[in-house]
Amino acid sequence: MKASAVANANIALVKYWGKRNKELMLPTNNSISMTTEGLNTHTTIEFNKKYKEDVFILNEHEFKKGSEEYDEYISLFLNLVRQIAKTGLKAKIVSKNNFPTAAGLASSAAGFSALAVAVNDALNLGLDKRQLSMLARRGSGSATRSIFGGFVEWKKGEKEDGSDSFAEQIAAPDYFPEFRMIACVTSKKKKKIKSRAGMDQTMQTSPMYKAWLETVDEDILAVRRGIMQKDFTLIGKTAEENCLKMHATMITTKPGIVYWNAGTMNVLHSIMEWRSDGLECYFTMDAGPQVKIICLEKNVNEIENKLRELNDIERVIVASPGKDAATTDEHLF
Ligand code: 2P0
Repeated sequence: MKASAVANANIALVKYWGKRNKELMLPTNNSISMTTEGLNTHTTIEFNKKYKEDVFILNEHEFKKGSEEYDEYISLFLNLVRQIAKTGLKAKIVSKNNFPTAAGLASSAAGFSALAVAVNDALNLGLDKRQLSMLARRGSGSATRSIFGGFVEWKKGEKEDGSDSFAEQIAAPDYFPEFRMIACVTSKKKKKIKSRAGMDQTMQTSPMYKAWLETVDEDILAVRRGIMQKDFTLIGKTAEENCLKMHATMITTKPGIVYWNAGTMNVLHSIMEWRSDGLECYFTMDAGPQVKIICLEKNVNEIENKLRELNDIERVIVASPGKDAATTDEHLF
């Protein structure tokens, strides 16, 4: 009843922003992402009667159940799993992220995706990939996509019970192997407003949210086509526009949510300048201050050199299209 898994984070090219059902984690729109080799979570879980309550240790720090820092969604997720497996056993989870946690680098996506795969193995649930993506979804929406490698679309689905809201691979990692995302970490601090609260507030108070919903499907079609045709310009341009549109909905909530810091703005303006000088690259940002640069492999060195000249960047991580989440024999305890 012990198993381990590794899952990569993913960075959205067309964002998930808003839920139609909070309990079942059903989104209001489809989203598309690239699974990122290089930003991953490694998790070991064991169900055993020796555990009196669930234990969660992340990056060697124990998050005590009931404490402010403990993510209640881990317990809710484990309760759901126990219900599926018809067991009352408590679990110990040990996880390691190789990148900053809860700072807008999709740590919950890698985390819940690794947890879903590990739980499936530990409890012999026998779930296929589609079912795994739906299980991961219950932990965190973006985790739905991290079950699959390469380029992935999460279908919002129409059904009330969520049975048609899962992810599908659009293209395997080796379909467009030159594609790169460069994550520029401008702050390692945990964000003050979690995505979950941010998207909720946006849906309730932003006058721009309606426009988001009305136009996001066009972006989905463009990015899907861009991936299939390996049209880097179409993907990059659409992803950048989609990101700015999502942030426009956030900054117009009441009160406005602004995740950007000075470093964010510095990188963003630099990218626009480099592009006008003929270096083709685009940006995307999530619910945090980090900037992810979308580029091709041939330009990575030049972009990295230029980034070194900028202030405010704490770390640069280059990610290529990554693999599916998978079990591993390497246990963390
Ligand atoms: C995304 N984000 O598509 C979007 C863009 C952030 C901005 O998915 O409430 O941590 O756990 O479902 O998945 C981050 O939101 O939120 C996210 P929950 P999640 O990547």
